[in-house]
Amino acid sequence: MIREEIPLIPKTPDRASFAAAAQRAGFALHGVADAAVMADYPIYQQWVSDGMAGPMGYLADHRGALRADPRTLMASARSVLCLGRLYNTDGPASSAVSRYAWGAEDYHDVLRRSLQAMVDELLEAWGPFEYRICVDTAPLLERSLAREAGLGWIGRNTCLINQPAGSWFFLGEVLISLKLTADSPPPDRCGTCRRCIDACPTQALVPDGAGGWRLDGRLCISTWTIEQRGVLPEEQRAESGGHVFGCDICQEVCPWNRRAPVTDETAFQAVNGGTALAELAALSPEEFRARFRKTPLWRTKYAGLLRNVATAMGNSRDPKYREHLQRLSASEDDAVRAHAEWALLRLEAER
Ligand code: B12
Ligand code: SF4
Ligand code: SF4
Repeated sequence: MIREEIPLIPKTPDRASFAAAAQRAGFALHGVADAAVMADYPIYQQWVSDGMAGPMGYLADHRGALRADPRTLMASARSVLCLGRLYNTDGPASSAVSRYAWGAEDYHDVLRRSLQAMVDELLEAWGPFEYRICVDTAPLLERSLAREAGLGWIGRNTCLINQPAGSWFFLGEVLISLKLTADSPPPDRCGTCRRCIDACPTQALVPDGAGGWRLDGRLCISTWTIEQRGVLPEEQRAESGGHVFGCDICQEVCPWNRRAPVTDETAFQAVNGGTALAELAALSPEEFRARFRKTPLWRTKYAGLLRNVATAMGNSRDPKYREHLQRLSASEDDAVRAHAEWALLRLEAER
């Protein structure tokens, strides 16, 4: 008997497999952008040259230019798969720690793992291809790519907003050496609203000179409490209010977040949302490590968190924090000591 040759049908990358794999991996939002010269790169360049990266040197140094084109990260890239992962939960909440850090696990790890699971499925479906997974830290203009991939529009608060998902979601990307049809950006739905601009306590959302808005990183509480090391200038301490880690105000007030869906991701369920200042101030370095090593809060390190706790205690003007602050004012760390002493003076002034 003669065996007939079965012709090898080339596997073509298809949107249906991508959509199914993205959903199975836990991504509520998915879309495709071309891996090409980034039309928004000049916006980024202008932002950096106007000094708005502030203390975030990694945005302004030689790595900045890599954002001009995703192919600088992977020469063979032809498409960028863009994914959004919800992190909104029902609480327990407080505004001291921002929402993205309430969970027990860092989103970088969760997203990487899920993106890898999605890629494994696509390798099965499409055959071999080159890829590179990126979450937050790679020199990519993530919001611009996600906008191009149809995931949302750039709000006046500078966040990527999706109708109906709001803006409480993380972004992740996979650069792939295959070509998929790209999506297109949805319309901007900010309309005449300017709630975020008016609500920002530090006026960090500033006009961009072309009718739009941008975030001045030097003025943002999120920068001060997460990115800026050491002793903060006194005005920044006072303006940080009760914020210990990040700030969500310009998203809290956004009407598109009013009915934002919640995530079912176990790793993002709120375990660190409502932690009291006194509890944070009392942590030993070992306890800090055990509790926050795997969470976004690890970024400030022990001293950075205590520094911010001291600031928030001072701004509360609540005498119940006096003892905690006295203890922190004996810290070996210059910033913790300086902030605690300043906070004690603030409590005294109140008395
Ligand atoms: C640096 C950084 C910060 C800085 C600066 C933020 C900023 N707005 O620039 C600080 C520390 C302040 C910060 C804070 C926060 N961050 Co942050 N951050 C980044 C990071 C690493 C780079 C952002 C960047 O390049 N900024 C420079 C400016 C110029 O770029 P951009 O804001 O992205 O703007 C681009 C587009 O919006 C577009 N664009 C801007 N205006 C316009 C106008 C028009 C008409 C068009 C067409 C395009 C357009 O062009 C710009 C250049 O590409 C990204 C991850 C990444 N690799 O991209 C995460 C990222 C933006 N951050 C994120 C998050 C979650 C936060 C916080 C919520 C955390 C918190 N609670 O504290 C806050 C939100 C504050 C806010 N309102 O933006 C998410 C945002 C998800 C989303 N839905 O938008 C990202 C994408 C991380 C991730 N992988 O999920 N962050
Ligand atoms: S995160 Fe807070 S400080 Fe920063 S722009 Fe938004 S409201 Fe202003
Ligand atoms: S608060 Fe209003 S202006 Fe700001 S991002 Fe939301 S819809 Fe846009």
